Amino acid sequence: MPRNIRGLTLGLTLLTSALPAIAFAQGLPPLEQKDSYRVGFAQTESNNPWRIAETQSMRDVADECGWELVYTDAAGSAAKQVADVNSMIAQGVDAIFLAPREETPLIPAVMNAKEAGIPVFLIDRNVNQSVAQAGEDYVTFIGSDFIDQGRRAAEWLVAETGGEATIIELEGTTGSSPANDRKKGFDDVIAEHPGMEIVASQSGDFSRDQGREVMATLLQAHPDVTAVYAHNDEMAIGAIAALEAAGRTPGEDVTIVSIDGTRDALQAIIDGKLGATVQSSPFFGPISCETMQRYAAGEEIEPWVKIEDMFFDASNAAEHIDEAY
Ligand code: GZL
Repeated sequence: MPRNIRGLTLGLTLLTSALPAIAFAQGLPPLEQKDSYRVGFAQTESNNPWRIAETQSMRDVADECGWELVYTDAAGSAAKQVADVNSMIAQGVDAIFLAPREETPLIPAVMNAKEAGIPVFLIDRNVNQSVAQAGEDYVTFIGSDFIDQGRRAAEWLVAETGGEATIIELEGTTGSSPANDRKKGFDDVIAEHPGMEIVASQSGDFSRDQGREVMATLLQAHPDVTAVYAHNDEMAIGAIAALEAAGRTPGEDVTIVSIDGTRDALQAIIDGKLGATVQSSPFFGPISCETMQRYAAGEEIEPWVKIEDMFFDASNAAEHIDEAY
């Protein structure tokens, strides 16, 4: 066999023998260490203080983290968020941070990024993990434990009402991981208490106005309501407005518990209208920067970078309102 052919054959043999090992070790697209990156952040919408605070937190770290941020806002549409991610892929960004508006529709976008060799970091919301997995299809999920948030809200409500309540539940965005898991965590605890009954549960899409409208409608059907569980503070504040418009006295004849820890919620606790809120921090910038740097340095990232959340009630709302968003 001529020398040049033998050398070529040897080279191909070495390369192909190494490929499976490389591919196996890196089911995920790699990310080289460099001084600056083009980073996509695909936001779901900007319809409430939480989402606005999250976006600002990502923008605030961009300079120090060496990011040229490519930002998109899906305006509440999962289909547009898919298109937004596909656009980032076409632009050839180095990495993508994605808050999947709903658990399943965003999976094709995650897979497209993987195919294109772009690592995806999920922040704030997760995808359907029976279809796509951290460490395989995306680097990791950086976010709170939504089931635990729902559990903590329920446990507070059980204690506050002595285990006797007729409950209306205002759910978050249909199909989103926080709505699914906050419902599971809360409902499972309530099911353990015979004196606690959820008489209605409907989505207000994490929106103050929709929370008010849904609460007004459900209140007509369930005038005997004595407690409200809202998957976020915005809907809780909407519910307070609906209850007051109907002549009820939130904090006295209706006990309300929610999740997030916004400034308006802490003020409502101080005013005696909201009972408690489980924090769900929107400040993803620093942890996102740190996680991406760890990944670029070759560290194996845990499948869930869990955010620890505080709990706010009448005992500490005034102490923390100045740092709220
Ligand atoms: C939670 C986040 C939720 C907030 C809402 O991580 O996805 O979306 O609880 C926001 O306020 O709209």
